[in-house]
Amino acid sequence: MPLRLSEQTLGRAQPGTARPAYVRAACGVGWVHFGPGAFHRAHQAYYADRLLEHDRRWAISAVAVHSAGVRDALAPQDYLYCLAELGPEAPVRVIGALREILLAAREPDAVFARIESPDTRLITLTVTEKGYCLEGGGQLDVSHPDVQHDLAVPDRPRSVIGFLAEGLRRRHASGQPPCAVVSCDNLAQNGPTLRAAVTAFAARRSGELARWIEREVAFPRTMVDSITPATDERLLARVTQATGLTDAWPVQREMFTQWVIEDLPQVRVADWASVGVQLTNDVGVYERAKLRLLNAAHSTLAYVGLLRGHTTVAEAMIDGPLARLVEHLMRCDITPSLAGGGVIDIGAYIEATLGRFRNQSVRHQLEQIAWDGSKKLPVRLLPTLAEALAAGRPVERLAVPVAAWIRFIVERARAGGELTDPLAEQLLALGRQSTGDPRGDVARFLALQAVFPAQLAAVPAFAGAVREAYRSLSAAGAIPPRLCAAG
Ligand code: CS2
Repeated sequence: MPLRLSEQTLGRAQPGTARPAYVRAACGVGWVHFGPGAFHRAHQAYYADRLLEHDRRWAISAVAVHSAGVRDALAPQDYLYCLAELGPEAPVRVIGALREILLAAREPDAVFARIESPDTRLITLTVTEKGYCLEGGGQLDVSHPDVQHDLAVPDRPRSVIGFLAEGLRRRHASGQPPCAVVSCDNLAQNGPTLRAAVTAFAARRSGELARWIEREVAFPRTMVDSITPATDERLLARVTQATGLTDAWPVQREMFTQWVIEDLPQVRVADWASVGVQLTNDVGVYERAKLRLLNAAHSTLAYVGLLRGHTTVAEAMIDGPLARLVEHLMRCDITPSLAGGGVIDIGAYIEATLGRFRNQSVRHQLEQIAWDGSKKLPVRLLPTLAEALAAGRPVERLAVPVAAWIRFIVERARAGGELTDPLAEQLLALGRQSTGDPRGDVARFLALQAVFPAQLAAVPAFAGAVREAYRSLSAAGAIPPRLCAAG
């Protein structure tokens, strides 16, 4: 029986295993991260691991906000885990950057101590769109149960927003300088969005605190990108075969990885360029391309692909009509919203993205991408739709992923299935009321103001295009041929 990965067994990993090229015990914890999920461990922690090779300040104290699963899996491994890059000859890399995983609900004081620490120079987040407690328009949802709780019990927060407001208050009260708070989630203007949420929360406790955060704390915009399929049995077997050790929760991602951070003084605390991280004031161009092209295409593949019986992105891309729909959606309908693309060659970006989607070695489950649609569509698709309508551009193809999301929910409700979405109960209830009649079904979902801004839902051309797409898709995901051709 293979030994389990840990500090004690690391030296017995098979040759060819890439191990931490630094002495972990000699490193300091300078980085606090909220949300140690697969994406963080495959992306930011990978960059931290490479920084630690020449700068020992960057061990990570990770904070699990809701689930103890990752902590329970990695604590027996001294927080070592394997990263498998999905490319030819890519070695399995043991990542040593995590020093600890704190459970927010059980040890809030330990979290606050890390935020307050003079060693801490960076706070990052990957808590997914739903972790920000935002309402449909992108502002803090003060009625959110976690926000209500955290305002009442600030020293035992449930939300990241509550933790950040109280942690920054304590950091300020203890005389420590502010440090950058860096959202690494797929949100439009993620930095300013996070700042607005934290200062809105702080203002309900103390105007002085809100003003200090607003004035002194940097919330840089970022764009993060690497396709990170969920851990599966095949990965577990690959890791054991490659290292000779077992790892309870390894992670995997495509070879491509990118991290763009707004170039602010509080961000310039590490030699980011030495590990391939781009600091720029052009983050918006990268963000729009990523959210509006890659992520919108992903959601289209997910909802239409699931209706057409596919399970992975690569499989959906073999489906000719679907692949052509997605390509023309990107080239004809989304590109006009990117204002020329700036430093990015949009045509080349689309080509590269489609190539990444076709990568058969990346088993990216459509079901995983389909999660949290009520939070994802308002970020990655609806702004493009609203701009196209305002500019008088056609929205027939842009309406397809919206209609497919509705159809996906209706079919899931009819089958008695479950949804992973903050609005799951409400969405399934709407699904159960739906009969397949486009007019009634579409109107029922477009009335959801938590997802569809009333101003958009009220536009006849939008509702009409969604109805038409819903009618065409039916339950089998049929795509009108005219939408699979350019124009
Ligand atoms: C995907 C993203 O699950 C999803 O919604 O679209 O996680 C996507 O894989 C990443 O943004 C790629 O960088």
